[in-house]
Amino acid sequence: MNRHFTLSMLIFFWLAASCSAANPNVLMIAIDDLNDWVGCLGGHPQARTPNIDALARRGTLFTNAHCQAPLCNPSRSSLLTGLRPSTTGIHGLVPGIRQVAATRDVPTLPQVFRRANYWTYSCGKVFHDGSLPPPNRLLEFENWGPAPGMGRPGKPIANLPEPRHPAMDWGPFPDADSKAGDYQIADAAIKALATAPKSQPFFIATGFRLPHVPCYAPKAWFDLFPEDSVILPEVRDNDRDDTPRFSWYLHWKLPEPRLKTLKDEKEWRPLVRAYLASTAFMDAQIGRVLAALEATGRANDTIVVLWSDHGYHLGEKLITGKNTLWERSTRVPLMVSGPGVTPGARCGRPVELLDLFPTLADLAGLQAPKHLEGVSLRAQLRNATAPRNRPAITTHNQGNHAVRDEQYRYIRYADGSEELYDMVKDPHEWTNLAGRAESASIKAAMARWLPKTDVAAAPGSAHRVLQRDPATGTVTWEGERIGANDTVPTP
Ligand SMILES: [Ca+2]
Repeated sequence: MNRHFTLSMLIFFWLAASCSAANPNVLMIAIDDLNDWVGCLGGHPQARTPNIDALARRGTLFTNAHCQAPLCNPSRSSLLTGLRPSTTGIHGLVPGIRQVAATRDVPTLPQVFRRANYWTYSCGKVFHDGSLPPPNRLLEFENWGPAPGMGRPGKPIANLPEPRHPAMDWGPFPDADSKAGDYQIADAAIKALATAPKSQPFFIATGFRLPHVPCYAPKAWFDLFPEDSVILPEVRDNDRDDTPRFSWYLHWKLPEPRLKTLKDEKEWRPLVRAYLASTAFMDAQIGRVLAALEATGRANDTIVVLWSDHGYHLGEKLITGKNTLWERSTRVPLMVSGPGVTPGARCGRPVELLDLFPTLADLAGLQAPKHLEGVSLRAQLRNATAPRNRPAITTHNQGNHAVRDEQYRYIRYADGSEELYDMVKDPHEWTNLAGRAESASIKAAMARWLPKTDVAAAPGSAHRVLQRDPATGTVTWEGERIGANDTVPTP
């Protein structure tokens, strides 16, 4: 190799390295309530998500990624501030981040990019709806697009008994694709990609609403899943016999129906079908956005990150909904692609949505704020087998936590009761090992990771917040005392 050639190659690699490191764009795609029913994650054999699967192949897919809270506002607030719910006390649907002492002044993920001269834009649901009343939201992203909802028909489609929460509905929506909220959210993201200034890098965040209930999608998407061909998740009627009584409190009084209700009303299969159809429709909108990114000519300089705020049960553990500390509720799709990321890789290390803030700052070459509690995944994005020395932790109200490593899930509730599952041998979490003598050392090792800081719900919290008074042990739910003599609703 002659000297001239070597020098040329060195210059080439230096240029290539500096191009990829110099403030890449970021396209962040958020999804609401999408569990692992995604083709590349294998959670349901009929999941139809070709665009998400293609995006996963373009980069590194995390197959063991978990939310920090199984509910919209606390999960998103954690991701966007880089702080755990157990640190901030944001456990419920309110308050928003700027209403809480622990997060009132912390720089958020979009702010870090904005301060680095990025063009920042948000459309759809990225922050939790209503958590940033205008004009406060203009202090986060500089530019805001529309955030349409899903619309509701005059009367519910699903055959559930009244009264019910208005969101508890599903079925084919009679309007055209272009009338659906997620279609319009994709339109907004496409427009933002086309009009983002070329003189600056961009940080564009777009948040899709489906498959969050109500699961409405145009009829053609339901036709992809004929009702009698829909495969129901595997469920055991005695699955809750070995879970602590306290596990019921986590979703006591929530609007999501029990599996028994769905079975009685013959709505289990229609809900599963609607979730699959809604996910497929939402996936098609992601496909439109990714095609628009390609059309900008900036795709090679763009980090694309996709995540869901938490999972969703569709009958597993005898419930539908979120708000649990089990795998179906905590496991989320998470994938990253673009400059500095190995394509076609799958990483099985336990990782957290909390890690996204430091990861994106790291990949973009920006200084991460000191307050962040997650860690950069840059090493795993280069080499999916790179070690990681911490598990993923999910919190649902003070005192209730799940710790997930590569083999086990350990859950401890506010009353001290426990669950332990061997996720390799028992991926459905059917057998609670917590009471077995041989589990003691495993539980002790997992319990070391329980958050040392575990604050009560922040003032102003409402909506389904469970609180435990450490002095008396009294547990309240939405301000109402609950205790040993209550009749906990069961399936
Ligand atoms: Ca959600």
